[in-house]
Amino acid sequence: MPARKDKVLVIGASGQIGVELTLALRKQYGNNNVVASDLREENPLLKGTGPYVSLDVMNKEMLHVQVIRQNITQIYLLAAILSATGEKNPNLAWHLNMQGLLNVLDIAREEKLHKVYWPSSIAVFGPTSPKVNCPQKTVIEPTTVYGISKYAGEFWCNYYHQRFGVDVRSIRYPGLISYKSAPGGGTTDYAVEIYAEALEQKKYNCFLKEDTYLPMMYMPDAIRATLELMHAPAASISVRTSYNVSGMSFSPKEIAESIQDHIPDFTIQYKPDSRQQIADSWPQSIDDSIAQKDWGWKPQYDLIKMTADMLENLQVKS
Ligand code: NAD
Ligand code: AKB
Repeated sequence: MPARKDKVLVIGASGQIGVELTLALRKQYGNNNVVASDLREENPLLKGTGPYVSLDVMNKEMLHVQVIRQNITQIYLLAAILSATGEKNPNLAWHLNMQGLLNVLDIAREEKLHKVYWPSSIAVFGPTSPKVNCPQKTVIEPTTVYGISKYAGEFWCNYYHQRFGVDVRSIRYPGLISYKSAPGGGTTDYAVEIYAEALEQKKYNCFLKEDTYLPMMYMPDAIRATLELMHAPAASISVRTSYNVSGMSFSPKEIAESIQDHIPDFTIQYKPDSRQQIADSWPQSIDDSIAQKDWGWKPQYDLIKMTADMLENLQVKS
């Protein structure tokens, strides 16, 4: 369980994961003990729930000042450029994804922070990795700049742990599906957009082919996985690069069929674009037996349960 004396900084708190993770952390640590920060403005869902500072993770000096001024003991670093946006601007993606992480790891070392969380992604895997039940340790040859930056980042985390004793922990998230805040430029974003379009337009143009299977996870499972990993005893953490975790695996055709169970006149068309190539380079499903063994990971949502929950919550929102 969390130590109440901890003070947490979330960097990238206005993003798809950041909003929900900040709210979950505030429940555990108390509102005033979780400082949300982002380059962009505070997400409306965070307003009034706790402290917010405007912060650029690339500005190491300012980040350091905030960590000292706010007595921060843990950092959750979520600021990154995701796969599809990364391919449009590879230099920027590499720069932000690497330097942002190195800034945080350096400050964690200097200030002896209790813990750091940094997410990796299934994007570390490439076309030469096994497609089905992709193991924790296998051939890893990513072909996107995003995947390359995540794989390098995993080894920086391992390095700072081995060399300087920084307690940094990480999960290779699958594509995440949520209704609270919008996704930020990934290849798996179709699986979020499809629900809103189904409710609003009763049709969706999918940028991936109908039989493109990818590893996916519902946001409540992702938040729970993150907190369970972060609260696990250090002695049980055998992976200091990043853990495979699995939620579900489905194709655009299958998610469309699950929506048609609720909205029978919903239709889907397929117009694959450049994101198809990225999706084709990733595994279809993930083996997470080490996360299960080390810290008891078990997902709670499958496609049917997630679709029912997504549609219900999006209807309430509209
Ligand atoms: P997102 O794009 O929705 O959010 C990222 C946030 O970081 C944004 O609010 C953005 O304004 C902020 N940011 C960007 N540059 C910044 C800077 N220089 N300083 C401070 N903040 C900055 O991304 P997300 O989906 O919430 O992803 C969070 C993390 O999880 C990323 O590392 C991502 O690679 C990883 N991840 C996400 C998914 C997914 O499906 N969402 C899957 C695997 C891994
Ligand atoms: C993306 O599609 O880029 C992300 C991810 C799987 O890392 N959702």
